[in-house]
Amino acid sequence: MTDRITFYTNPQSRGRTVRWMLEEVGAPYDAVLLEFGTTMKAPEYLAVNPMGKVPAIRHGKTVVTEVAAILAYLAETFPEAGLVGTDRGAYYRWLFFVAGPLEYAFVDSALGFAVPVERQVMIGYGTLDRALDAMEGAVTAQEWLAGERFSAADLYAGGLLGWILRAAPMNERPGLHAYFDRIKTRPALKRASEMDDALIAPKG
Ligand SMILES: N[C@@H](CCC(=O)N[C@@H](CS)C(=O)NCC(=O)O)C(=O)O
Repeated sequence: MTDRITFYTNPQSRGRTVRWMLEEVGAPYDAVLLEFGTTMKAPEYLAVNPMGKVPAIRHGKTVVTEVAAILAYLAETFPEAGLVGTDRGAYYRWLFFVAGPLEYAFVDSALGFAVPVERQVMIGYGTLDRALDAMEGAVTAQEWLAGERFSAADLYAGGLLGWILRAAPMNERPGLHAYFDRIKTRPALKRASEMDDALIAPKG
């Protein structure tokens, strides 16, 4: 499919991860910038994403929301970019792990939600430390999450890790830092970050 992609985003959102992916795959796209609370909740955009949240993409007749789904869709639609994990089981495992357990372990902790110890068995991540231990173990045993090369699962993990490590340096986790240092060398990340940073209006 050669249609240009329409990319709905805000430069201060999870859309940054999707822009990075779009830059990785090199597909032509047009960004539509939406504002929190106004255009993001307008009927035109609710027809794209009834959640009124970014990011989302439209590609021909296909609409995809949810960062993990968008990354998987782009990796498969543009296979020449080589971002589908070669270890397919690990690839799906880590894409879903980042979207669910890792993101919510971090967000709940950042919001100060403490899961009672006796309830950890029913919460999908158990504790933030357990979720981080699982990922740190994986990227200490091998360079990338899903095979011998960087994949969309690493991109997604990298997007969230950037957020996590900015919120808490976690110096006691050298394996995660080394992994994040490997991820940061991606030229597409630099390009995408510069584009989004330029869209953020200077304060004051
Ligand atoms: N699970 C969604 C989360 C999307 C999300 O929460 N986006 C935030 C920005 S990072 C948003 O659009 N918030 C606006 C709102 O809820 O009004 C995904 O992975 O895409």
